[in-house]
Amino acid sequence: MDDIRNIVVLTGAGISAESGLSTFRGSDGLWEGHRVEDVCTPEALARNAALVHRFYDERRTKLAEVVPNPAHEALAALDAQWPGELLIVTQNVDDLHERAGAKRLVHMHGELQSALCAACGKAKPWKDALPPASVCDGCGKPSLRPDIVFFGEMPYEMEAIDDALRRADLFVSVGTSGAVYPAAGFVQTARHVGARTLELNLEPSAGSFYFEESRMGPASMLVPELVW
Ligand code: BJW
Repeated sequence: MDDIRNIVVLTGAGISAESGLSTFRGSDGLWEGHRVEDVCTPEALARNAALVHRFYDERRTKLAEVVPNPAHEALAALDAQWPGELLIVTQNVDDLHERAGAKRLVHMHGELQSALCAACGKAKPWKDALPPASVCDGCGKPSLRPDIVFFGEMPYEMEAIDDALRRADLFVSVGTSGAVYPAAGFVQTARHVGARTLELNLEPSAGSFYFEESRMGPASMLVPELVW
């Protein structure tokens, strides 16, 4: 790692699988038999808000029962110790990276613990947004939605992510299927600027072909091996 100063780490559902959170596209994937692409949309929220709210309520309950695993802990240690630039870009809406201590972190697909006013776009902690309070003046309960990036919506922090990718010397992808854009395209941006690219996954992903190196195994083993 002598020639590496700037690192971008992209994480997906696979990093939290060993903490007990389901991934999206495995056989035990989320959405109970629905394709996430069919239900995780603004249209689905408008059609059946009760179903979507129930789904995220259950996810919040489950999140309270789990803890970070050695993969989250190793990335938090890297964050604390790495003298160069580092950005952990998570697609996950759980808070396991920050509970492990990560600071240089962005949630590009939103956060389970955050609520968004669909009318004005303001966000605040979910617990503070529940009735009788609401996200902002003028937004009642009907406007309250999970602060989650659905299909067709713009992911968060894209400018900061693009800046970090364009300065990266090393791009590491952990536990993501490479099925969802724009995250699935980050490896190509990183390669374009000459960064080394490494995939860590249980099995080859849809985008494995784009990585210079792929290591297969559980994140709880591979990430600590990389960091320590
Ligand atoms: C382990 C492991 C262990 C398991 N250890 N590994 C046609 C072509 C191209 C693009 C599009 C298209 N049509 C539409 C689009 C765009 C669309 C898209 O990508 N669609 C695809 C279906 C094709 N994307 C969007 O709409 C995005 N917005 C957008 O593009 O805006 C326009 C734009 C333009 C220009 C620039 C920028 C933007 C928004 C996407 C929103 C995604 N939202 C979700 C839901 C979040 C809420 C929730 O959590 O409920 O985000 S969908 C879901 O998928 C979630 C995840 O973050 C995301 C990725 O899933 P992830 O993390 O990869 O999980 P899995 O389950 O797929 O994979 C798990 C992996 O872990 C597997 O590989 C396992 O092997 C591995 N694993 N255990 C290591 N122990």
